[in-house]
Amino acid sequence: MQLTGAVQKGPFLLGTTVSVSPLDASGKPTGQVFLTQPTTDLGDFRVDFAVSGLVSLEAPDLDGDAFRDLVVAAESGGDGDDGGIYLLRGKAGGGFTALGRIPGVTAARRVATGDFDGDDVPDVAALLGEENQGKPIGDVQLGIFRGDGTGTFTELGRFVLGLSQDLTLPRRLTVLQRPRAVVLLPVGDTLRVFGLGEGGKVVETQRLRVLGNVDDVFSTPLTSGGLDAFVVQQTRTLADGSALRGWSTFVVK
Ligand SMILES: [Ca+2]
Ligand SMILES: [Ca+2]
Repeated sequence: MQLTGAVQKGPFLLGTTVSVSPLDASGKPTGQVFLTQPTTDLGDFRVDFAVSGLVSLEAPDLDGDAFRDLVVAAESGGDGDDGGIYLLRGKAGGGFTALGRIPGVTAARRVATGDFDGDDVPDVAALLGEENQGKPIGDVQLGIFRGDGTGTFTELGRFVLGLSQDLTLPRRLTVLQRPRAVVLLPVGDTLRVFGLGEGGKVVETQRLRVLGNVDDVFSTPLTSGGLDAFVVQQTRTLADGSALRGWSTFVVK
């Protein structure tokens, strides 16, 4: 979504802050505030909000101020751009201000957050690439981006997944937080596990095969043991053509 307008009282030199507050049906502020700056000395301004082609959303607290922030993967950010990962900082009262986007990232398909480097600051994992009706086109990459605790991210590494174009991209990226953050990526009959290796490189650490097809993965922390558990939903096609759906449960050691 993009909102454009002009402030009417001046002077509004470049650098002035404009706040835009949505109103409800009765004209009262909803509490949400978008901040932007004039783009010209005449007071023109624009607020970009990445809801066009939104495909995946997470709400961690990126900067440790106790307000949840938004990490949005979008196919398009408006103005015909290539989409990417957009960041919005949560404020008291429920509003968000645009923090910008992770540099160098386009065609973001899925996002997930976890602390990959162990500094207690959320980092971002993302599936990057083009898809058509759920099927990958060309290279699809897994990227991991390190958060610095202020809402700024730098790329730690990418892994080219080499996915077959017959496969369907997973519906979500699943991150296990403990004992160390890893990404679980269900692809066909295989669950691929990725994390950070030597020198911060994104590496594949394990492949788990299941009978049938991995449809989805769900995870939860087991607080008593300091470990994560995850459940794999799988579908197996029987000899008579019927489908058998089941679940497998794992605990990470
Ligand atoms: Ca925050
Ligand atoms: Ca971190």
